[in-house]
Amino acid sequence: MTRLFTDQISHIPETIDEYNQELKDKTGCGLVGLANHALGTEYETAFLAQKRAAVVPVTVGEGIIQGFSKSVAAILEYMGFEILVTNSSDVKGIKEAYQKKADILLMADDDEFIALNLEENKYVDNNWATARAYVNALELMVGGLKDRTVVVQGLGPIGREAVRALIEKEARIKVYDVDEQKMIKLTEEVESVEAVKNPEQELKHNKLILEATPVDNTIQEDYIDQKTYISAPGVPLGVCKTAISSIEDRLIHDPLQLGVSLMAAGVL
Ligand code: 2YH
Repeated sequence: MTRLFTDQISHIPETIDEYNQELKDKTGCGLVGLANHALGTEYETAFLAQKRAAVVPVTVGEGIIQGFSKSVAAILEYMGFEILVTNSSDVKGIKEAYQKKADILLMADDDEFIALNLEENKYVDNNWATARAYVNALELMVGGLKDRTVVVQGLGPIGREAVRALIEKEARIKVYDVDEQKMIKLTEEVESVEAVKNPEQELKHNKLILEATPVDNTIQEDYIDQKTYISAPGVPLGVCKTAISSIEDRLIHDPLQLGVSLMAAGVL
């Protein structure tokens, strides 16, 4: 997850219902349903309403992103959680979350974004959750991934987690990263993964794409046809702007929503 900008997330609180509806149209599941599918749980909004989730603003490093805590809280509230954004930041904020009897806590600095369960010795990392959420969203969109070929583009922390999640789904996996060393390392670690030399050819030929790069314009208009499905946790979106209208109905992409919902459900 690259550092987010306020203008990439400020719309989240006002558009969360619309977002959830679009997710349902594409995958058959809203945020809670998708988290349940990914985790094998059966959480309902009424159960989540008994759980208090605290979001603690963090000032270290590059500091607060205006709208970040509010957007994370809006996602949790939409799922059903009782929410609070702590008045204090950092360590004092963590203390406040305990004092206010939060069950779970979410906080992010420039490198890490975690959900903690304050009662149990348990945490969920955003990379793990985001990768699982996007692989499961792709699975639901296409009706199963077993023996299907998925091209994972971008082998940063989310791309690598996505490979693990795709192995669990028994998909066939091809990977591409501009850094050849990352591909070599991964294929040495995981024998069944195939490194791709010509991404353009592979992306045109293979119809299921997990786009996890932190750059735009990795997927051009002529890579896409009616059978293409793209699950894209990478921010900014890699699909070039002129191609979006032709893939919109078969594209999963957001800056926070899927990852945060799976973090919160996963840490319970
Ligand atoms: O966007 C980020 C990081 N890139 C997360 C990295 C996770 N692998 N962090 C958000 C920082 C939020 C800020 N500290 C705040 O407003 O609390």
